[in-house]
Amino acid sequence: MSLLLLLGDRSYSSWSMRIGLLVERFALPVPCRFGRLYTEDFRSLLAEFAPARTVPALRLPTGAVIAESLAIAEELAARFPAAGLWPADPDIRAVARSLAAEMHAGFAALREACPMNLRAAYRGVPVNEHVAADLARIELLWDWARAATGRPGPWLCGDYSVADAFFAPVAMRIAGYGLPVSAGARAYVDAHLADPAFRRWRAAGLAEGPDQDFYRCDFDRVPWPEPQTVNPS
Ligand SMILES: N[C@@H](CCC(=O)N[C@@H](CS)C(=O)NCC(=O)O)C(=O)O
Repeated sequence: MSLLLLLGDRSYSSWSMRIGLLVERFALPVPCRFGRLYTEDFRSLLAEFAPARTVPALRLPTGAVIAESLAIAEELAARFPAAGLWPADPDIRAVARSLAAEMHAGFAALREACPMNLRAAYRGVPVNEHVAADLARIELLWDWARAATGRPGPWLCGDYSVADAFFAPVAMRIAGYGLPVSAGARAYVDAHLADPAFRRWRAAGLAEGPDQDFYRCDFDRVPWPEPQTVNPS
């Protein structure tokens, strides 16, 4: 038995996207199965990955299944050390680990108010004080990453790493809901919008069937944003 990843809809499952982007960007030889969140089929599929209760879930060659995106990212990094999922420099890696861990544990207000939806973009979205506080913390962390690592960007800790994959869905919320951020943060969002691995992921998600209703919002719709400061490669 080899590794097998269970993921949810590419357009809607932000935790799946973090791991899916790692597989895509680092060309990891890990097969993926995709389920449509909150359907009967998804529940049956998830039952095959017990004791996981959420996606992403990773089945190991032993048959044991591990859950939690941060644990899965660590596992992939350990099993494919040559891929470089974390920065090689220990001091820079420590910063990347801290960023990924805080993202995994936090930003509940932003996640609740602006669920990831790669099929819709809006304007005029109100920003409550809790979301504003999350955005301020995110900007601070992104600036701090550059200062602490001495790396200019576009990625947080030099080359693209787990830290960037973990913030990719945050970047997509800022882009898709048109949330107000600093010019530096906007440039980082643009780097994600232009990232070829992300663009492949989003295109595959658009082909996954009809829209799902659970994240539908009544805000004014606008076309999906193109990067403003970076050319897609
Ligand atoms: N803390 C978990 C969160 C995973 C999660 O909430 N996944 C959602 C999809 S993005 C899910 O599986 N929802 C299905 C459900 O709750 O029934 C992780 O880091 O993997």
